[in-house]
Amino acid sequence: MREIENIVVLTGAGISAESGLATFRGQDGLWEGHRVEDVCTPRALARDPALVHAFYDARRAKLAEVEPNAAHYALARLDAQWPGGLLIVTQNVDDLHERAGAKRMLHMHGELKSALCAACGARRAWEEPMGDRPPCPSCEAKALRPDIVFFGEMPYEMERIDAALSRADLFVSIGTSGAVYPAAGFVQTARHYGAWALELNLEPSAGSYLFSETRTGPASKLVPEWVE
Ligand code: BJW
Repeated sequence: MREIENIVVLTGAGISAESGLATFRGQDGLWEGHRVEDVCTPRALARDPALVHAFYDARRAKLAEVEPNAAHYALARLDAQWPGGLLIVTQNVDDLHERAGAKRMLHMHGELKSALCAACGARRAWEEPMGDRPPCPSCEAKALRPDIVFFGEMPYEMERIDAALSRADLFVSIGTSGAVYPAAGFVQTARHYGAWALELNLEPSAGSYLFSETRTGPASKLVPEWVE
């Protein structure tokens, strides 16, 4: 293995599971009550905005009740102490990495606490409660939607992510099933450029064979063990 200077960490819903946030595809997955195509596509938002807003309102309310866990705090310590390059790419729309203190991170699938104007692209904090959906402060259109990357939409910051993957010596995937692209392909990109790839997950995922090493167990145990 080459000397490690640059690290890319990809996190998924599994890292927040022990904080009390449901994952998407597990037994108690988020989509059990809501079919993904009913709530997470631009077409669904246009067809039934009340359903989509209710889904994200409930997620936002739940977020207020939970706290970061030992895995989020361990990554925040890594961020504070790692002298080389680091990018934490989260697919999660919760804010638990930030609340734990991580700085070198980005949200590739958007953020629950952000609102996006579908008319002009302006963003604002999602203030609670938004009641009957106020107009966009920039263009005044009544087009504020959750700032979430729906299926068929381009994830955020792909150029920055690709650049970091091309420089990575170590790629670590934590708590993601690898079912959703382009994130599911990051391991192959990183390995193409020569990175060692480590998977930390409750159980082996469908893409485990793509990794150099897989460790199984809860993130709150595996991530601090890996970081220390
Ligand atoms: C634990 C644990 C514990 C539990 N400790 N671990 C056909 C083929 C290929 C691609 C496509 C296709 N048809 C369409 C596509 C593209 C599509 C896609 O991938 N679809 C698949 C379903 C096939 N992707 C898109 O449309 C994306 N955009 C796109 O591709 O744009 C074009 C493009 C072109 C070129 C370059 C780049 C882009 C957009 C995807 C948007 C995803 N949005 C969602 C919802 C938004 C956020 C929200 O509402 O919260 O993002 S879907 C949902 O899945 C969410 C998640 O971020 C994402 C990934 O889920 P995640 O995090 O992996 O969760 P789970 O539940 O699946 O897994 C949890 C894991 O944790 C499990 O493995 C557990 O074992 C583990 N675990 N407890 C450790 N305690």
